[in-house]
Amino acid sequence: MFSLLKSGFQKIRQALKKTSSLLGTKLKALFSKPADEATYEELEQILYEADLGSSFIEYIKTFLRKKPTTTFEEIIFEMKKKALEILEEPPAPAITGTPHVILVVGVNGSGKTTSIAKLAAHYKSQNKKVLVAAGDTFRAAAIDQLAAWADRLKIDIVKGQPNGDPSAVVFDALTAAKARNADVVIIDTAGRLQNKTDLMKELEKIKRTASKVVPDSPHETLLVLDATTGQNAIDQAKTFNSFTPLSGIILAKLDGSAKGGIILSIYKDLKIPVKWVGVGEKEDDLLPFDKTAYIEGLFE
Ligand SMILES: Nc1nc2c(ncn2[C@@H]2O[C@H](COP(=O)(O)OP(=O)(O)OP(=O)(O)O)[C@@H](O)[C@H]2O)c(=O)[nH]1
Ligand SMILES: [Mg+2]
Repeated sequence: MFSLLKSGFQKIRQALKKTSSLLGTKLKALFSKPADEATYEELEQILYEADLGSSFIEYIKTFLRKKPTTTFEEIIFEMKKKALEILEEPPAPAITGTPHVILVVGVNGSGKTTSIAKLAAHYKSQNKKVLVAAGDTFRAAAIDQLAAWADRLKIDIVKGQPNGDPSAVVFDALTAAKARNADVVIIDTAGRLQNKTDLMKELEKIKRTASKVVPDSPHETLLVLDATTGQNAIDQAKTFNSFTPLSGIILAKLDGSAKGGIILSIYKDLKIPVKWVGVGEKEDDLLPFDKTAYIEGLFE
């Protein structure tokens, strides 16, 4: 167990390498001399690049103005303290049911289908009976992609017709899940841009359908965000949240991003917790979000 935790910790640190080396190297250089006016601007720029969000940046700038002789170690200490404070606010309580239904949403290419495969692998490793629903009926290739994962992971899949109604797939999947005593159902959906209102409304229909078959479901609605996106991720989270209240976020592709600070911005602005982080393309490249590992990795 300890080695498992340790390896998760290392993987998060590894995934944050791009962000932390950007932060660490630049901040170290900046704080090698006492702060002057130029320092504040440069500090803002560095923190901005890491997508730490305006209120965090303002806080750190104010701190530095009060104490211009701040050393590199002191500023890192203060940043860790502030980050912990932001992430410490308690998220809303989780709900569940039988089967436990998870709806996965997000813009095109954010990493939904891959994250679903990783989640399915996670629940399967806990001896849960998992069923995935191919609710992305937009492209035949999307159905095939999920089917290939289901085959590889040896889990059940319920598919519909290409271009069919995704709500019909959800209805069939949840009905099958009940009949087969599945523990967890994970629903894939087509990528949709947050400004496409008709597609956003389709998510409401999917949810209504799910709750007809399994009351109170979906129990989780997870938004997949691409960690390389930057501040637009906040806009995505806001809009998706207004159509389908989100219970959490999966931050995919953290391994390829220097914008790992986005987690703080999202939590500060929207109070939506990051539940999982994706750190690669393989089925075990999904880690439960751990704030200590995250903060240590970010300000290493
Ligand atoms: N490096 C890395 N790549 C990832 C991660 N998650 C997903 N990807 C890759 O991102 C690409 C898109 O992933 P998909 O899972 O197909 O994304 P999607 O949101 O389902 O895409 P659409 O269905 O087209 O909207 C694929 O090449 C994945 O392998 C991650 O955590 N790290
Ligand atoms: Mg997909």
